[in-house]
Amino acid sequence: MGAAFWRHVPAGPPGTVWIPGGEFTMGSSELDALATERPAHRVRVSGFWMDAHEVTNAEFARFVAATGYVTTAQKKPDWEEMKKQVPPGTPRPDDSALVAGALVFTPPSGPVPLDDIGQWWRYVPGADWRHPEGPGSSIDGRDDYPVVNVCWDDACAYARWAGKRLPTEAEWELAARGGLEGNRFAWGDQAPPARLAPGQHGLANIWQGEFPHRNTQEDGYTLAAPVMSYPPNGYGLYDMAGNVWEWCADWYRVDEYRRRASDVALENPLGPTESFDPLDPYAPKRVIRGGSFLCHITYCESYRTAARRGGSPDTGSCHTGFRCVVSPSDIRPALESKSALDRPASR
Ligand SMILES: [Ca+2]
Ligand SMILES: [Ca+2]
Repeated sequence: MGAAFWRHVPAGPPGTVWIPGGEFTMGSSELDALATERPAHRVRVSGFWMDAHEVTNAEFARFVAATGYVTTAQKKPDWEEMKKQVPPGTPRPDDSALVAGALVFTPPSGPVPLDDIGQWWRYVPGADWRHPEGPGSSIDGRDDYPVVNVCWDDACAYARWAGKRLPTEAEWELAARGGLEGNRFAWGDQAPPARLAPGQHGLANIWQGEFPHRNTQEDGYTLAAPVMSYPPNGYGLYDMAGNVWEWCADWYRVDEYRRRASDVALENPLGPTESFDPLDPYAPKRVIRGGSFLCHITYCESYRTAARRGGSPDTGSCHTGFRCVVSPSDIRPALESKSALDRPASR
């Protein structure tokens, strides 16, 4: 992108940074890439503004105060909706099980098999964005922590209210790479140190110690950290690796990149028209990116730039939040007098 264009890019909405568009390599074909991240392929994305940090409790509280919005985790689950996402013939749970809540990380007391997430995840009645760990917990003193226990629908509702939208998965990954090419992590290729020396600052809020039962907390936090507690990437974006997972707009298909592979760069891909995950065929999923405070090198290492996963769009969890983006075209009427944005960027 030409330097002249940079000088004329107007400031975006408060709290956002401009992510210059361009062509980049999305996904990974490296040896450690998971099947869902393969193959690496070329994608071209137009420029946009992105929230510099994950949406915070204080920001979400302003949305709720202005609109009276009630999140999905605060409502009694609807069996008619739930039964579409479970194998046919699944019996209706007892009414006592159909209660409002969210998924909360509950560490076991000792080592457990890593192939059973039920060992550390629990559906906690009463867990919602105001009660991140369930009844008895609160967001008092956590204004600048990322909002959690918000599902994809809640994130979209917030984004609409804010005059923004959720990023596409391609926008998210371009932004996470911070202007670098082929980088494994938001800051470059250097893996986060397994141990931090006293006084050494962590690169991201991830899991340290032994997952999921022992967290040595060397990066300062066992669970979520206040946003912007770790260094930003090259675009000035914070926590694009770790802290909380972030909802993207796209449906999640495990084979999406294999369907895409082509010699021609894809232009602003919007993702598939429906989700596909053979391990969980009945539950539709939206993409989440960036990993969380629970990610560890021995488990999923999802703080890598190419890492991707799917989440049920109606389910909140204590390690998933979001941030928003906005395109010049989304707010063009307000910018009509600033014609710089009408000129295509040179590449
Ligand atoms: Ca941590
Ligand atoms: Ca994050």
